[in-house]
Amino acid sequence: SRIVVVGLGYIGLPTAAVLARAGCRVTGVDLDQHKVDAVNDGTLPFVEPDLDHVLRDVVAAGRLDASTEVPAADTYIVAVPTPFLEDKTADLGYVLAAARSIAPRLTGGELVILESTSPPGTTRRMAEEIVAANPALSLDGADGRPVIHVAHCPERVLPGRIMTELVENDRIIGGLTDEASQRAKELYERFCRGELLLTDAVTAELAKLTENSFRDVNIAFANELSLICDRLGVDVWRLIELANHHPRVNVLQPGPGVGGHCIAVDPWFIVSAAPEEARLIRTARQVNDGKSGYVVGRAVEAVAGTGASTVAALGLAFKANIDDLRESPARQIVRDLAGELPGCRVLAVEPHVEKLPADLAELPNVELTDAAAAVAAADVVLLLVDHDEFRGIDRSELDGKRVIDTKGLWR
Ligand code: SAJ
Repeated sequence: SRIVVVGLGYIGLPTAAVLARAGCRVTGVDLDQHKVDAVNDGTLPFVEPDLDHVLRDVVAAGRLDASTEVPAADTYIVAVPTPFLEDKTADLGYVLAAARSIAPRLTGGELVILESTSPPGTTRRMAEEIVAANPALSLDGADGRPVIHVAHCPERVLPGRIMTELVENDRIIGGLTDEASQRAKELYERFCRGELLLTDAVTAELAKLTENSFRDVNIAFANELSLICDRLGVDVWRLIELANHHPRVNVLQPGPGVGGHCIAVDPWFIVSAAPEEARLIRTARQVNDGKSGYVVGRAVEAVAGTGASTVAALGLAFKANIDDLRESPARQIVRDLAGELPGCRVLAVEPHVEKLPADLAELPNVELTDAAAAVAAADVVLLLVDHDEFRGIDRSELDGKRVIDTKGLWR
């Protein structure tokens, strides 16, 4: 019996590797021939701790291979991107294309699982796309047509810890039918040591979105407090520390905004599904997005107030101690600041990358340098990411400079 994983990205490839390690015969499918070749060579097309040797072993053992074509199988797992569009709704194009590529291989009785983070109703939409593309099948056995089983099992792993969290985390399984849930549970039991929690597909879709929205709303609360504290002249970090001594209070940390591909995106899928009701969730998104513009404004003020000609911007990643610059508020702040202050030099520091991303490299007044040089040269120092490297900066180097510490690293 074979398992097909469609989409060999940050979720699909580790999932395929872990299933193969558990003894399953797995084929990974991706449109990108380079990725397919890399996997067949047993090499990793991206960085993720501990995945490289597992991949090498299962490919060498003949339990995992990759292809650009979907082969016949008993189980299909769809792990493709669900990016969001200009109007904040989800782009289901990759999910529906995956459904159409699987459909011709199905004869009835197969299990199809959607793992991609998706707006409510997507699992059913995907199932309908399959049945529309292969009308010999059905979702309910109508007219005696063979049934396919469809479920949503959202991934919840943290990049950098994927190989651990895939195995250890509890998992939500939401079938379109009870039988689909049961079949999916048997699959995840093969490698998942966490609890397997059964529900329906829409609840599973909403649960994943809820987890990330919960975090977004709570970060928005912290970011709003940081604005209130700036106005009132209070140290927000001390304030939160004090409030968190209450046994039932746990305020998160403010920052320059919220980045990444999940927390800054998923809440919009709830907002677009229920726009009138999702008032708090929408406002939280706006508060977090607005924080970056606020930081730019404060930096512009500091430059105007001091007549500065050089700003050091420490950090470009979307969070501490990673090299991922996508959807990063720090990167956006540097871009906007350089645009608003064309006469000012912006010295960007990001110890985890070797060169500036293209959108910053094309700006004439932005350059990449190291922390010591940037701090020494700058009149205004803007701390944007709490990388461990920045903790050690000699505080006396900051004397006489205007410091804007968005993460409270140097307080
Ligand atoms: N952030 C703050 N203040 C905080 C915590 C985080 O400003 O107190 C910011 C970070 O700097 C970053 C952003 O939030 O810009 C998101 O970082 P994160 O570490 O909270 O989360 P992600 O995006 O790396 O991963 C999240 C995780 N979800 C939850 O913790 C609820 C992960 O488990 C999910 O699997 C992942 O989203 C996903 O793929 O959905």
